[in-house]
Amino acid sequence: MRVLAINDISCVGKCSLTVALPVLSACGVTCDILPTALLSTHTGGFTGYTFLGLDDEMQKICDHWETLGLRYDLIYSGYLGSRAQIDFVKDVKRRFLKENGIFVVDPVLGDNFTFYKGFDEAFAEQMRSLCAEADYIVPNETESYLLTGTRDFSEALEKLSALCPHPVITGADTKDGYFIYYADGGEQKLPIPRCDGSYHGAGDVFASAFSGCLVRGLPLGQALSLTADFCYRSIVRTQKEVPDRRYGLNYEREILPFLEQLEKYAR
Ligand code: PXL
Repeated sequence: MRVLAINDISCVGKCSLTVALPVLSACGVTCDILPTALLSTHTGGFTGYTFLGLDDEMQKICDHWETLGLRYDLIYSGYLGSRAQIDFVKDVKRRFLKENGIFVVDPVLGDNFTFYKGFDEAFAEQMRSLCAEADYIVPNETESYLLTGTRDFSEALEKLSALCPHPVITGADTKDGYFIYYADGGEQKLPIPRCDGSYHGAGDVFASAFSGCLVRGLPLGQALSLTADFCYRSIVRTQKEVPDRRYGLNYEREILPFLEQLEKYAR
């Protein structure tokens, strides 16, 4: 199995490709990367970070790959550095995804009900058009709101289902508890333990592990259950071990129990 992760390289802060590559490789698949930008750190909570957009380089990389005849079983796209890159990713899907391949879009836009630095409504509008090409999208609560304009999760799921067959809202905080809302022949809700506050990089651990489960053939509900468990264990470990949440999840030593589950059910 061969996967392509399209995401930035934030050199410090454990998110994007520094998470996708180890997690997907551990899932037992080849993980190639298409970097969208190079940053000294991610943009969440750090000041003075460097940012180099790789728009031109992405085109050249893909033109070279064309000569190699590469095709992917799954393409997972995450943080994109410009509106032009969003359109380019649609092109990458057309050029490199196998006929029955899986396209997973993490519509990275924001957290805590605000946009990440550099993103705005026009960017969200364009991201909506990328979601329309996906098989699975994995917005967090904030991104679900930014994409649909509603904080009601059933309504948001319905709107997202009009875009893509399997939207997954990764952390929905409701008066009845904390859930993953997802569409699989109608609305489904997976109860998950509540974690106070938000954890930087958790969405990237989630999207990477989820992509790994899907490409190894797990059905959606099971993929979500294993992924949610992995993220929860990683968050609990992070609460104990990492005082500064900007530095991401200590997921590394939780990979083994996750993989034991994955290998039990995967094909
Ligand atoms: O984890 C999402 C993410 C990815 N990449 C970059 C980011 C963020 C969130 O802040 O800044 C560069």
